[in-house]
Amino acid sequence: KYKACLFDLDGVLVDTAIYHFKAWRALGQNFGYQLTEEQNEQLKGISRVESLDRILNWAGVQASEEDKSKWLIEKNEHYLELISQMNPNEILPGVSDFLDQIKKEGYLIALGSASKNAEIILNKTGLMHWFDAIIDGNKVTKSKPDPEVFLKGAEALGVSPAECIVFEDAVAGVEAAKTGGMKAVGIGEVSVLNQADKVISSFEGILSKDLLNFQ
Ligand code: G16
Ligand code: MG
Repeated sequence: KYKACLFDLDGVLVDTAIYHFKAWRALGQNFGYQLTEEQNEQLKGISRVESLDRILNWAGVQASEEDKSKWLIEKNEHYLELISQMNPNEILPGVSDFLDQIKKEGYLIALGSASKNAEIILNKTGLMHWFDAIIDGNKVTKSKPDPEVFLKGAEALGVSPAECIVFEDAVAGVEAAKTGGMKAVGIGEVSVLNQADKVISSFEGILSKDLLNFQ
């Protein structure tokens, strides 16, 4: 019945939130603002442009379009520098084993990420070879909770949304999957990801035959 697994990147396969946090924090020095960890949490799954808008809003700063585009470049350059050091050790626990299992079982595998740097990260960490399709921030126009990123993933794999299972750590991502007519597995806490069909705390020790047995 289910033919494809669609994975979010940050917070599901790897933890790049720490690098986004460092880069946004450093950027805040331009307008005297220090992002908190709690706020960084709210930027997960949110596009780069929208993240800056939220930060400026929290900081109470009105910026010109010129400043904003300058800051977006500055943040990304710093972020690229940070992720250039990423390696396979940064794949989250249990992920490689889970990808091996579903590959053997014949599932198609796609990425559904808001990041425009997704391919760099997949290459640096050695995750790339598992993927049959990659839909990232360069291929979508609407941010999660819009289902666009996952619908395009299903389309690229040649399957229907009802045949897809999405793996997400963000509330907006789970919402995107459900709106798109897909099953959603949340990675995190049940209390937060309560819209998901199932929630696991991590992939460690997870058997696909137990997890993917939806009714
Ligand atoms: C990720 C992160 C977000 C980030 C977004 C865009 O989303 O969770 O914090 O703002 O990508 O990243 P970039 O600046 O690299 O284009 P996801 O969908 O992989 O969780
Ligand atoms: Mg995520």
